[in-house]
Amino acid sequence: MLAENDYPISVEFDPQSGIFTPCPKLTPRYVSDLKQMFHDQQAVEEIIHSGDRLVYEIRYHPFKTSKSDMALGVTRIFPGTVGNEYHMTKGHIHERDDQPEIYYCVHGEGFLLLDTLQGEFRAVPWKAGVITHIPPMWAHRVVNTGDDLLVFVATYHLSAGHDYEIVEKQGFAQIVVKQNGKPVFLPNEK
Ligand code: PAN
Ligand code: ZN
Repeated sequence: MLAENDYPISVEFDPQSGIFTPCPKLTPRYVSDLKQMFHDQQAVEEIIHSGDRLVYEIRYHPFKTSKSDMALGVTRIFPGTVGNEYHMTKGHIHERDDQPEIYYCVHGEGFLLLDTLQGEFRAVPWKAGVITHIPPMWAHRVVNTGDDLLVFVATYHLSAGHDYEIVEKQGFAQIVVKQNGKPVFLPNEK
């Protein structure tokens, strides 16, 4: 006998906009939610005082059956910079040390930053069509360096857990800033 949750579920997804339906949960993230993440604190304060700014949105769907738990997350990062630093996700590492994730870029361009927070760092050039496996124990953040929306699909286990605190404190090894209209990597001063 199948339980009610054990039946297949589909959603309809538009890769250009990053919107899928039905979508049980939408989380917007503003500059005020990412305060500690950007290096230019004066730029952060100015944006917040002038009414804040939406940096990205996460659309989320849990799939929980009697024997499994998966999550679908679609993130759309709007183009722009805070000071000279490109819009990006907060970034986190999974709480559980055995939890990987798949990220699939479907629209836009930028970089996927991966950092073990113990000396290993990778910046993967990202554009529509690139799929990256994020192994466990690598913090992950996506940076939108284009003039358009960047959209990516994520699949992971609900039980992975998200640790934002360590990234907030320490940051990733490098930051991505706009110089003469192009992305440039600088060491993180934190
Ligand atoms: C993604 C992220 C999503 C938003 O679904 O949660 O892209 O990024 P932040 O969580 O860093 O704000 C994921 O990696 N889930 O595990
Ligand atoms: Zn994750």
